[in-house]
Amino acid sequence: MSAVVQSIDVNSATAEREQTDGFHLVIDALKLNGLTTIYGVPGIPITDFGRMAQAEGIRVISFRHEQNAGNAAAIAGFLTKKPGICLTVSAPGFLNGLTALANATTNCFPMILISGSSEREIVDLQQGDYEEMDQLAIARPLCKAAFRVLHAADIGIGVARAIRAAVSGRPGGVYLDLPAKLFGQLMDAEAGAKSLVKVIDAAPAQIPAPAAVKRALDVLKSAKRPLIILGKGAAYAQADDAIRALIEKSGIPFLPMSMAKGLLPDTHPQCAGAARSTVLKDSDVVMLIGTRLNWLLSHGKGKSWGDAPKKFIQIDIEPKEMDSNVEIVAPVVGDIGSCVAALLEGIDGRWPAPPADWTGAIKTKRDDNVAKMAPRLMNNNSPMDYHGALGALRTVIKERPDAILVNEGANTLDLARGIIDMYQPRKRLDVGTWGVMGIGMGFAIAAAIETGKPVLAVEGDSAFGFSGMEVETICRYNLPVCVVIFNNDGIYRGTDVNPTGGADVAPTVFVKGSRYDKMMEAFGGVGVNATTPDELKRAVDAAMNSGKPTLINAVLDPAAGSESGRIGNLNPQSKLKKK
Ligand SMILES: Cc1ncc(C[n+]2csc(CCOP(=O)(O)OP(=O)(O)O)c2C)c(N)n1
Ligand SMILES: [Mg+2]
Repeated sequence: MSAVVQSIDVNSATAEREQTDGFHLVIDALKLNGLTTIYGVPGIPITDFGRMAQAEGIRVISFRHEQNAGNAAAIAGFLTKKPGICLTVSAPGFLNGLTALANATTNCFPMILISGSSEREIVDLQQGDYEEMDQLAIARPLCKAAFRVLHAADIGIGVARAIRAAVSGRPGGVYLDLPAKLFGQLMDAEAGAKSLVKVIDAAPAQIPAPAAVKRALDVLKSAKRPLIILGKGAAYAQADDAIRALIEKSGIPFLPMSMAKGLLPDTHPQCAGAARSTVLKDSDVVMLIGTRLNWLLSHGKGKSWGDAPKKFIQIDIEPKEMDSNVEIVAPVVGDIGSCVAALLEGIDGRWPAPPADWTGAIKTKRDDNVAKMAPRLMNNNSPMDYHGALGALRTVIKERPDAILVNEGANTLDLARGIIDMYQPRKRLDVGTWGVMGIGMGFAIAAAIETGKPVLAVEGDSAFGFSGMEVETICRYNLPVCVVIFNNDGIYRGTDVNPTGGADVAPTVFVKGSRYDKMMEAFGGVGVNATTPDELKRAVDAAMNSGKPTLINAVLDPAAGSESGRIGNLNPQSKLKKK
């Protein structure tokens, strides 16, 4: 009798081994394509999926809110050139992740938002299912591509399509809808394995046309006052050596956009970062590498670009980008690595150095601005002002150039961008194209996980609030993240008053004297209250040396800071006379 039972057990075990299901096929498809980290929040219908993924060797990082998991996936994509994976539950979890997906698409970061969804039959008849929502339709206009897989046999193709859509051409966000029923669908294991697709050459090189390269070189050579602007597309390309060679061999001054800082050190003799307004105004030929002429560059026209006629050369993988705001006289369409390599071939020993009066004028301007700033960065005021606090953090990054700097806020962002020099590529991660608040903790967590490097997150007190609960996540995974909160009691400043004299405080003002450091202590991390730049520097150094999760409440003067940081001019103004 017992022998019979045993043999039945063995048979059913063998039968089980020979079957697979949706859960395992998704896991196998991700692993087959080297996607071994998932950022997400568990719940129906993906809780078991997360458990099984962890059991199968995928690193599953659980967050407190999907938007932060989505931001983590997005920046993982930027740092690795592989799509970051964000996993959410249906309807509300999906919507929470969607902001990050849209932001990733806007910033050209490759990511895949995988959301479980409810019963199709019930959703489509709007019969009120648990977390009912037509997620695919909602995601579609907000990302590069959106797919749904209904049959286990299509999981391999679905994942492959999502990967290709995310990383090929201009990278971006992709939505992958996996209905609850799919996960449990059984399939013959061998057929299942065969149905998986290993994506070959997910982001194929796109070689620029030789004629386009020659046209660009001719325009560049004719310049009297040339300028190269590097964008985060150039940083993403990981063509660091070629970009550096192009700049150094041509001798042309360069201006890094925020997340391109460090591609070449900000202290490089050709860096025009501290002479930005001069080079934008006075240049005659501008070569854009992986940067768009959007609002961040005043659309390539108007006051900040001066009156002198200007010719633009643009290197971008997306042909539709050309002429988006002004005429591009020399479009070079291709991937940045291939385009820069092709341009480099034309820049030989006979390439004329830019006229000395141009490079000299930039140097004078830069040296002047740096000298003007220097004493302000050395002040040890208490409460701190932005310059004193940032002077201390500037030294931290100078001493630890491989640390990753995450940065968000208004004044906290704009002033840190200008003051903290970067020395290595892809070390500065910030609010990007939309100037979105809330990327802080998601970016910091993924940066630590993907690179293993120490992370310094410099956060406005308002900015931090958007993702602050993730300090628990930082403690839970014991990540080497040091969060510094520039606490000026509010949004832009902490000094506004309610004009009516009523009990409510002004809309931009927070609780005065808050101690954000206590939040970190609640989860076992290190909390520090710093009131001077010296104290701040010591606390950050200790955090970086120990690698312990740390949050430093940096007490700033509530009156320090200006409306909207550097972009106050974008606020609409009332023409009515104030009462
Ligand atoms: C998602 C989102 N909501 C709101 C804003 C508007 N906004 C811009 S900066 C900012 C916060 C600025 O305050 P803080 O982070 O404390 O920086 P500070 O200027 O005080 O240093 C806000 C709410 C935004 N950019 N993104
Ligand atoms: Mg603030």
